[in-house]
Amino acid sequence: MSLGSAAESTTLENAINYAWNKGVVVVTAAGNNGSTSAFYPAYYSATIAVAATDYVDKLPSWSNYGDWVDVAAPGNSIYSTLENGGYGYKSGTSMAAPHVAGLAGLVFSLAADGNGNSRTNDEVRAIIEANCDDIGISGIGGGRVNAYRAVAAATPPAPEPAPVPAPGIIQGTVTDGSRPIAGAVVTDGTRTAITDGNGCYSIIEVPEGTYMVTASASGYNSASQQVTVTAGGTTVANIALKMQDSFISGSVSDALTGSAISGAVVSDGVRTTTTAADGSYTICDVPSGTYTVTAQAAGYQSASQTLTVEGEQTTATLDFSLSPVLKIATVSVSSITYYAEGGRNGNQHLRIVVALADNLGKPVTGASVSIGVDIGGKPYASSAARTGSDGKIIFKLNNAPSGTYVTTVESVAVAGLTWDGVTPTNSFTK
Ligand SMILES: [Ca+2]
Repeated sequence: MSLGSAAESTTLENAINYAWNKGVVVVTAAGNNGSTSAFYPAYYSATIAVAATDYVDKLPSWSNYGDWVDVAAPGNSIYSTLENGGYGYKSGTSMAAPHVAGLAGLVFSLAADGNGNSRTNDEVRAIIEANCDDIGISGIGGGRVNAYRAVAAATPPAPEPAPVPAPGIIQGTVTDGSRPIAGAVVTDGTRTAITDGNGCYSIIEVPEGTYMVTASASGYNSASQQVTVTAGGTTVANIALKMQDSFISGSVSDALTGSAISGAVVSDGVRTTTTAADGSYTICDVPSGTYTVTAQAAGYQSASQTLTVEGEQTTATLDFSLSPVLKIATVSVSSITYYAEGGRNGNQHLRIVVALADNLGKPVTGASVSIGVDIGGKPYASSAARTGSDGKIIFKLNNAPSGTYVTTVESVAVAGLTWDGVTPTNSFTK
């Protein structure tokens, strides 16, 4: 407030007390009479009465002072806004009081209600008045205000940092069940240690808590163990790793062409895999034992082989060549044979056996076959018959004369099959 007079005003005093009791810091100019006489409303105890200082921290001659003055603040040649616009320099306790009002705003932003009366203006005022600089002048209360000190005094102390619990240690050994594993990696999920030549490890600086400790080593299946670490304590976690099982690998190829078969399914009866584009396959994690390994692929006959896997981490090789499943399409004369029987010497009659087979080697039954028989290159006989259930026909030439016989197959006819037209080389001398 920048107003006042030597005359008391009960109305003004009531208003100031009302504001104070509602939580307002009321700042008033002490007056410019160069006097210690009471000046109102600054004189009222519910306001901070502000005297002026100059640029060398002295009391200007015109500033009021006295035991009713609470603080001083710069009030001589203060650059400020002017009435009717613009800026200029002004002097007076009316220029000093706003420095204190502004400081009250700063302190309000930080101060807490220390005494629990639900307002902070009492704390703000006390902080401002208790953090003035003593500039050796009497009659200006606590001295010239010091904004830095007041704000610092109002700032709540930084909370004590939470105590850091003493770290613990996880240590132990990694073995294969009996022998140590060196170079195993052990981790608690954050920190990592490597086992030494004795399989020992130690993870240090582990905060209190529960951890899943995992050990892994080349050639072994990883294993984990849950541990609880106490502050400053040592927790033991001995971990045994199981060696990885063996592999069965090989390739699957076409038995006729030798080319790779991709997508073939290979199974050891428990585990199943399929071949890659180059026909290769690998079945992993195969425990020791004897397996019947089967390979199958569309368009091929399945094949099985028996294999014994021994030890651990070995690789057993097993290659398959699959025969294509062929359609029965052609019929061939598979053989022409001769024998003689009957008569005194058992050679009276000649028998010619013609056998037929399909392209899968199976006998062809019910086929009509006609043949011509030459003796010494001259036609001697011709005949026709159907093959029996064994795919054969026995042509009978009774009382056959001596000579060299050659049989030519002239036709083969059976439903669904085509004869390849070939007569096997044959001859018989009687
Ligand atoms: Ca309070």
